[in-house]
Formats: sequence, C-alpha cells, structure tokens
Amino acid sequence: QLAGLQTFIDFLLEFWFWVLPGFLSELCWKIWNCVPDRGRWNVRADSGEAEPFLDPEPSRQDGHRFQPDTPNLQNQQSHSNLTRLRHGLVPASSSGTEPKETATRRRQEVKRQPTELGQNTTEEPVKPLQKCPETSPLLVGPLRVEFNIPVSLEQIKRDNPNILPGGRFRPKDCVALQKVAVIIPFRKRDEHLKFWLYYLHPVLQRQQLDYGVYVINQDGDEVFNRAKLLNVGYMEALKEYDYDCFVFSDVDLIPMDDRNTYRCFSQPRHLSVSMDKFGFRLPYNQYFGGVSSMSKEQYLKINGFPNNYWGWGGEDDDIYNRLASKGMSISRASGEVGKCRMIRHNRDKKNEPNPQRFDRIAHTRETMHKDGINSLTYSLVRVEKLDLFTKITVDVGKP
Ligand SMILES: [Mn+2]
Repeated sequence: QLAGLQTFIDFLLEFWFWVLPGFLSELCWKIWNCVPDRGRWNVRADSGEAEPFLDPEPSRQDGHRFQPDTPNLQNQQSHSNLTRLRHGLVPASSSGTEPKETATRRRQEVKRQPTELGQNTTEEPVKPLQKCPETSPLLVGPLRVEFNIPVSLEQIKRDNPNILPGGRFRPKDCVALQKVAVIIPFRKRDEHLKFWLYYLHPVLQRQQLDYGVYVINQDGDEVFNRAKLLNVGYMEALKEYDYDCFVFSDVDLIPMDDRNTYRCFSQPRHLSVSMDKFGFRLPYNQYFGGVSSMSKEQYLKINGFPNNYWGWGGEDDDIYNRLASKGMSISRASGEVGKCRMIRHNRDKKNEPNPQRFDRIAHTRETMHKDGINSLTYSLVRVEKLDLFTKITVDVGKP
C-alpha cells in the first residue's frame, strides 16, 4: 500500500514539474509564438552578476562595449525575429525589419574599432591579437532546446568545423579571456552526450572561450562516484593545458540562453540556476548541483571535491559546505539567463541514493582537508582524443 502511495506521489511530482511545464511551454511556442515563462519563474539570485575573476581590459575598450549587439530582451518582440531566433542564430537585438546588410556592416564596424584606436588602418598582415571583449558580440540570447529529434556525431562535426581534435577550440579573432576545461562525469549516457555536444559546442564558441571538453568515463560497473570523477577531470585536463577555469557539468543539462557564460567569476559560479526539472526555480538557496564553475584558485582553496560520495546525492552539498567554510559564496546569473533543460531519464543502475550522504555532509568541515584533490587516487584506463571531446576512461575503485 505504501508503495502504491509512493507511486502516486511520484506521478503527481512528475506531472507538476515535467508534463505541465513542458506542455505549457510547447503551447506557448507553437500558438502564441512567445518565449515561454519569461519573467514568471524568476529565481532569487543572491549575488547577481558577479565580476569576472580576471580583470577586464580597462577603459579603452570599455568605452564602446558592443552595446549595439548586446541582446536586449525587452526590445525584441517582433514576430519574425523571434521565429528566426528559434531556428538560426540571429542576434536578439537586430530587429526584424533591419536589412541583413546593415546588420553585417555594423558588426564589422564594431569588430574593427579596437584596432583603429591603436594604429592607422592600413592593412597589416601581422598584428597582435586583442583580448576578446568582456561580453561576446556573438551571443544571441534565448535558445530553443529540445530533445525529441536525435542528433548524430557526424552532423555535429559538420555543424562545428572549427573544433579541434579532443574537443578543443579557441577564438580566431581575439585572445580568450579565460582558458576553460569543461568536465563531464559520465557512464553509459551516449545519447545525452550527443545532445550536449550538439547544443554546447556552438554556445561555447560564441562565448569566445579557449576551451576543451573532457568526458570522464567511470570504468566498470561499481557504484558511480560523480565528485571523484570531477577531481580526475581537473587533474587530467591540467596535464594537457594550462587551464585557469573549470566548468563541471552533468551530461544531461543544456543551457537555454547563451548569455549564461561557461566561465569563472570572482566567486564559485552556479550555472544551472533555473532548471525545468525544478519548475525553473532553485530548489534551495545553497544548491550547487548540475553545472558549476570554479577557477583553479577557488578549487584549490577548498581542496577540490570529496572522493567518498558513492552513489547519488550529497556531493554537491558537500562542495557547497567546502566553499562556504572558506568564506566564499555562490555567484549566479539571473533566473532568466540561467534557465536550462535537463534530458529526462530514469535513475541509472549503480547510482542509487547514497544513504551515508546526510552523515557525510554534516562533517564536511572536519573531513575536507584530508579528503579531496590531495588524497585523490585512481588509475587511468584510456585517453581518447575524439573529434568532439576527449574521453578519459578511469578506474576510481569502489566504496
Ligand atoms: Mn539528470
């Protein structure tokens, strides 16, 4: 009988958080052509937009900070533009009536400006690259994200010809402000990974990051250990390149707005701020699960992540305790910019809720200095440089 009740409650929750919002937003897109849920599910962002941990170029470039191209949601209600926004990658601010040529010309002008300040515009073949702007001019704002049409790796490769082997990229026209390793803990979720690559590679390129994608694959069939895989990702990525920022992302989470930049900030950043799974709200204020980012410094300050959370749950709260105990706080985008979708799935085998998690979380402060990146052990099984990502298969042991 109790089991029956449980099923019923599960059904109710599922209906409320998945079926209903999904249905309403579909309706919204299809019939009224609106961006679903705008402004209705605003999340309390406790620290708002934090400043980047790397100082931006002072004054000179700041004077004309690509304002014409900054996506401005309030000003774009035009029907045709919204439709284009959904299908292709039209900057949210270029109004629907503006001829294409004008928009392109304006873009070129904006791009040229920084050099014109420094020297005269005689064509020089070799000039030192400028730093990329604080806000990328390539961003388009809200994105349509859905999972009903499967995608193929071939297609993704064709769509992203500038991705280098191992899933690396750096912008051609400017020097990226941050070197970002994106780390994805993984096991048997190839379908999800394809969607992730399909959606994220274009976004990360538009964000003008110097980045690499690392899929950390847990070998064998022992209980899953997300946080330990993240630690492995940190170590392995650093062996390859001098990254200064680490984004830790679940494989099934896709941002719905490219202004949610996958980079680091002056405080540890929570990137999956309002997930459809939670009705586009934060489940609780200390929530740090899903997608997050930390600079190398921030990561080392908390001795990395715990290695002994086997199975589902708790490790994200442990990480929160670590950063809070070191006097740091969570930085977040607004609820609007921080929207993201989770690919629906059943619970994985060998990732049952960890019954020890509550006890562990209660003792983070005592255990964090002994358990973390300084106590990490694992054995590398295989490193594969694939076309769209680097796959690192690792044996992390068992509980
Ligand atoms: Mn999930």
